Amino acid sequence: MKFRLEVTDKLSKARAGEISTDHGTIKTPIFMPVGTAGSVKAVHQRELKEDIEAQIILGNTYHLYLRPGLNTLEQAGGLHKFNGWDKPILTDSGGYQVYSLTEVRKIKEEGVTFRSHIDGSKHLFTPEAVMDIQRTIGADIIMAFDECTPYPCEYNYASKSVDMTHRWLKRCCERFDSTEPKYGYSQTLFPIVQGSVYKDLRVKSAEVIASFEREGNAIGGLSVGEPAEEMYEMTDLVCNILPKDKPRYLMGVGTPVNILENIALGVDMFDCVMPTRNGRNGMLFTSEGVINIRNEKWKNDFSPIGPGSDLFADITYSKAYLRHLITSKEILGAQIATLHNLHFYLWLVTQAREKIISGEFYEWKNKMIKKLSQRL
Ligand code: PRF
Repeated sequence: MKFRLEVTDKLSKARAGEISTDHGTIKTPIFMPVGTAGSVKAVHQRELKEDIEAQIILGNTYHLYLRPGLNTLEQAGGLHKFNGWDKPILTDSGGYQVYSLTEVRKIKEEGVTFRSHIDGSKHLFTPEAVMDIQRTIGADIIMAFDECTPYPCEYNYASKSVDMTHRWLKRCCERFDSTEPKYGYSQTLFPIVQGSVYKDLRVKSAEVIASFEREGNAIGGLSVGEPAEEMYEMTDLVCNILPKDKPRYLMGVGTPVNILENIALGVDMFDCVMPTRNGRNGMLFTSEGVINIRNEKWKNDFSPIGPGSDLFADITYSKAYLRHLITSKEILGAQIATLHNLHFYLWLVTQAREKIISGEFYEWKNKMIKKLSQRL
């Protein structure tokens, strides 16, 4: 993997760059649609590629390991072959899903034992196991095994946790560096900064993470319930320490406003379930604000979902029709809303990139932010 920093904004810390992988290049800043179980829910690969113009998608170690399992993934020749997506894939390590999805779990120095949310079977994730699993899934970018602390979190717990995440990182790197990719293309490992909302812990973590000198770095443990201002403060602090010549990935963030604010602080990569999950429930993101399509207000509004958009679904279907589909729980409703939202998220980061390059980012961002959080 290579990262080329093209432009740094003069009025903010926003950057435009390009990541190249063996499955193609990614222009940053970028939003990565979430495909937890190897599928971006309700979207065909052709739509992802041609309509949404996604450049990289996410998969989850935790889900893919439980189902379809490593045997099937290895026999398929890796996730790209299995799901038909031939552009870059990033997998999260499970160092978040085991905490958010499983109830019975034990976190020890060795790793985390948990019970599957599918059949209750018992499993152990260690840093080494998670590297091996991600080698087998075959993502281009794989994530270190970390502990994402909840919010709020006592200082002492956060401090012990971040130290363990650093020790786990060392084990991840040793395992990753002593094993080979399985399918002929290269993979790279991103470490994750933790430290909850404590400045000293964040600074220490960013310094430790930077010292590993991996090809890219991630920021975890944010957008877990803390006020947005606190998240921005932590991102800012961490981005000032992480190396400039490597991509920075803010995990699980966020709303369109969160994304623009964090781009301004120097973040290059984002993922979030919001456009897909909230879309399936009828929440639509637009450049004028947020629409709840279930609202009575749209019942007889026959104007297109996205006037002026170049997305087939945006100009073909009306708000009233989408409202009908979503309230009747028709599958097509979830498909249209997901397409719309992902198309909007990709449009937003592409615009941000163009504005960074043309030197208009700061002004544009402040104007956009006023509109984006309105409720229509
Ligand atoms: N760690 C990992 N994945 C994550 C997070 C984290 O802290 C977050 C936090 N927003 C989302 N996804 N491994």
